[in-house]
Amino acid sequence: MRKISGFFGALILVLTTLSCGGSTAPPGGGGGGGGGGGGVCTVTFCMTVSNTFSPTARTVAVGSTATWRNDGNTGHNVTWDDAAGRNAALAGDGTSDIPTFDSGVSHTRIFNTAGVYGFHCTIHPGMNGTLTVQ
Ligand SMILES: [Cu+2]
Repeated sequence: MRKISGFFGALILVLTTLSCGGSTAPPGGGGGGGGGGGGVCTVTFCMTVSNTFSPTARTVAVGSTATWRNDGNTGHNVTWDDAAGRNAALAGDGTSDIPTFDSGVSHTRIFNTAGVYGFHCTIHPGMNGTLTVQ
């Protein structure tokens, strides 16, 4: 009994030593992960913890799908500033404003009509964005 547990103790020590050596080798790896998170915002509007749309303005081609993703820690919504945005979103896929949704959730709208469409979150004054479809 005592010999067997001694063997496992030595095995665990070896495995621990090996895994520690591996984890200290690439210190730059964590920074790369942060870049990946930023990459998501190149195809969508991210809704941030500081209650902003990121980026605040984006241009997509006619026929494209625009995505809003809530990366914050509270609910946000996407409300069109005027009838142009509402009508363009309605014409795309039959839905207009995006009601308040929770962190970690994404919503999409399709845009088949060229134009410049302002939108905002009604919960957070100053949380504004612009979608250009061309
Ligand atoms: Cu908001």
